[in-house]
Amino acid sequence: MNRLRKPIGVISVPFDLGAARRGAAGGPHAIMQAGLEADLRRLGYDVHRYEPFPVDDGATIDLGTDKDAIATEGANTAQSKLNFVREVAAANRLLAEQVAATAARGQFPLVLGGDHSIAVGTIAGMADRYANLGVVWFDAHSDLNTAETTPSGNIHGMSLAASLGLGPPELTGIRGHAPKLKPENVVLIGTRSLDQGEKELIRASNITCYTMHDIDRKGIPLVMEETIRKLSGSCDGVHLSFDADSVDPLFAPGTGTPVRGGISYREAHLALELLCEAGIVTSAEFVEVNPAIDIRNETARLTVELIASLLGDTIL
Ligand code: 6HN
Ligand code: MN
Ligand code: MN
Ligand code: MN
Repeated sequence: MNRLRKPIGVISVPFDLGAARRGAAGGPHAIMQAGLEADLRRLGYDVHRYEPFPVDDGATIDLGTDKDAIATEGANTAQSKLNFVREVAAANRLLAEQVAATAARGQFPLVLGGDHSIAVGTIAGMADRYANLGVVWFDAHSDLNTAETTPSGNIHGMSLAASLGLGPPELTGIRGHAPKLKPENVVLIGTRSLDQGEKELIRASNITCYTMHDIDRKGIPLVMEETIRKLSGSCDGVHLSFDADSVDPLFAPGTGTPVRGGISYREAHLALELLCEAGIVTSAEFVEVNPAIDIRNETARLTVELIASLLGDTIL
C-alpha cells in the first residue's frame, strides 16, 4: 500500500448542532477511544493531535435528543429553515482556520466529526491550498439542500451545497471566497436517499453520482477506478468526506440518519484501500459517528479501521 510520507494532524470537532439529533458531538471521543492513535502509530505515522477548539455545543439550549420541536416552531419563517446557522458558521470558521494551518505545517488533516455540517469548514480550509480541489463524498445522502429545498432545516443536509457556493453567505463565504468547489470535481458514492431539490440539482449539474444502483451494477472496483481517473486528471488535491451512514446500518448502526441498503463492510474497506493505492487524497474527514445510538462503539471501531485502510493498512 501507499503510505503517506507525512505526519497526520488529527482535528477533533465535537459539534452536532447541524444534525437531526444530538450525539455526534461525542464522535471524536468515541473514535479516539476505539484506538485511532495507536493504529496510526502502528502504521508508522507521526501523529499530532489538536485539542478541540471551543465550539458552541448548544449545552444551554434545551433540545432533548432531537430538534424536531425547535425546527417546526417557526416553520413559516425562512430563518427556521437554517437551524443553528450562527453556531454552525462559527464552528466552521474555526475549523477552516485549523485545517488550513495543519496543512500549511505539512501535515495531513484528518478531521473527526461531529455532524456533516463541518465539511463546510474542512473544505474551506483545503480550498485555500488547492484551486481545483476534488471531493469524494461517501454518503447515503447528497447534502445538497439549500434553505429553499431543505425538508428539515438541518445544516448537515446542506454542507455540500454550501461548498459549491449555494446557500447562506455565513457558510459560503468562509475564508472569503465562494464557491470552494466546482461541480465537475465532486463525486458522490453510496447515494440512496435524495430529496426532490437535490435530485434536480444533481441532474442539472456536472456532479458525478454513483448511487447504490450504480455500485450494484458496476462493483466498487470500477466505481473507484472511474472516480480516481476523473479526479486525478483534473484536480490538484482531493478531499475525502466520509459520512458513516454511507455504510449499511448493519455495520454502522451508530449514526443519526441511517438508511438501509448501504455499502458493505468489505466494500467500504476496498474503496478506501483503492484510494490509498492511488495516492490522491490530501485530506479526509469522518463524520456522523453517534456514540449515543451506537452499539458497543461498533461504528467508531469501524471508523478507525477505515481510516487505517485509507492510510495504508494491509493484511499481509
Ligand atoms: N447527513 N436530506 C435530509 C435533510 O434533512 O436534508 C437528510 C440529510 C442527512 C445529512 O446525513 O449528513
Ligand atoms: Mn512531528
Ligand atoms: Mn452527510
Ligand atoms: Mn448522510
